[in-house]
Amino acid sequence: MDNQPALVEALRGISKAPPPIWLMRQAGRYLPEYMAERQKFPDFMEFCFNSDVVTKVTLQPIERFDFDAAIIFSDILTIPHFLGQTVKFEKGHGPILARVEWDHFLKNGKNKDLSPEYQPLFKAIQDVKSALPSGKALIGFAGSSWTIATYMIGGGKSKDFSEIVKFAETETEIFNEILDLLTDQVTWLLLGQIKAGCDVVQIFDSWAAAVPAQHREQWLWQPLRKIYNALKAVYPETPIIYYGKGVSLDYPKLISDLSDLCFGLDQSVDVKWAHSTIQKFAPVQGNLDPEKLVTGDFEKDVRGILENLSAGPFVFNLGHGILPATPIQHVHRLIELIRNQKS
Ligand code: 1CP
Repeated sequence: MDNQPALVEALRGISKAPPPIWLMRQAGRYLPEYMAERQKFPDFMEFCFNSDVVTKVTLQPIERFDFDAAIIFSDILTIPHFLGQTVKFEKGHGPILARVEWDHFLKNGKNKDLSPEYQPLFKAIQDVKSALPSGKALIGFAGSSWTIATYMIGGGKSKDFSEIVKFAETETEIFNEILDLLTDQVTWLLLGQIKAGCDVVQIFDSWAAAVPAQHREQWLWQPLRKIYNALKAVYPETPIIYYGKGVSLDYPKLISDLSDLCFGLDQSVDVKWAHSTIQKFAPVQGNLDPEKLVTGDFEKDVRGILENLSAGPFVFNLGHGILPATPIQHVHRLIELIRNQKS
């Protein structure tokens, strides 16, 4: 096979020194050049579906920091939006999703082909791909079925997920149909992103930990398996990263049947444990605490992460998304630290 970007090689199980690096949510509010573009669009969804602006903001962090990968600029809530549940982003609030009447919504949304709506995103993927310097990878993404469902059922960000869990336990039939619908849409969106040129895809399951243990098999792992199998059937070589915040103790049992899955580690994960229990079998990505990148006090943690994980297949990242208060100089210093490590 021809030369692949370092990120792709690492995610296919080849150890790289120094490890490739990118940061979750690397395009966004901590970058003045992002804010300058964002200000031109009062409506966030309009911003997300303007190919030229998406191409521009996706490339901004690569131009500024020389990361090993770009992640296409979009949002996990585009799926509910296009299924007809209007999503609004108001200043100072998280996303706000309109209430829907589920029977009608589900009937209307089943097997709905959203590819016409996603054309601007696919066009931006092609444009980013041709603009990226060689050796850099392009990452596509979607939310997990569960994480997207929490926003749809809760009407926005949930403070406490007990309402969502109660809905799922009492309105079982509707909840299962929501999960199935999302599993199909996530699969089709990721297939479309790979077809358009993404080298890797990541599934963001930011609220996985809200699922009680007895429901994880059905609410998290069955949808994940369906998505994984559907992607691997068409694109067996494209790495898939699953980022499940707060559920890494469940990863070892996923490794046996999702044999090529790569695992995102949040900042709560002990890196020694991750090395012996997960990384021996699968590539891992993570896991510096994003708060440390804000304060600047990260050297010791970075060394600990590298000492434990950099010998195996590894991608350096944060344990969750970069925070808007992050000073740009700290990002430069982090990259320098990783790239100048003597191994
Ligand atoms: O005004 C703005 O600029 C809006 C802020 C913003 C941005 C920059 C939103 C609204 N979405 C995004 C882009 C985005 N969202 C990206 C691409 C940027 C990149 O990675 O470089 C990605 C990967 C996401 C993913 C996303 N959206 C997640 C999963 C990752 C995570 O941080 O946990 C989630 C939960 C969302 C929902 C969402 N969209 C936007 C916000 C502010 C939120 C989070 C709200 C909440 O905390 O519930």
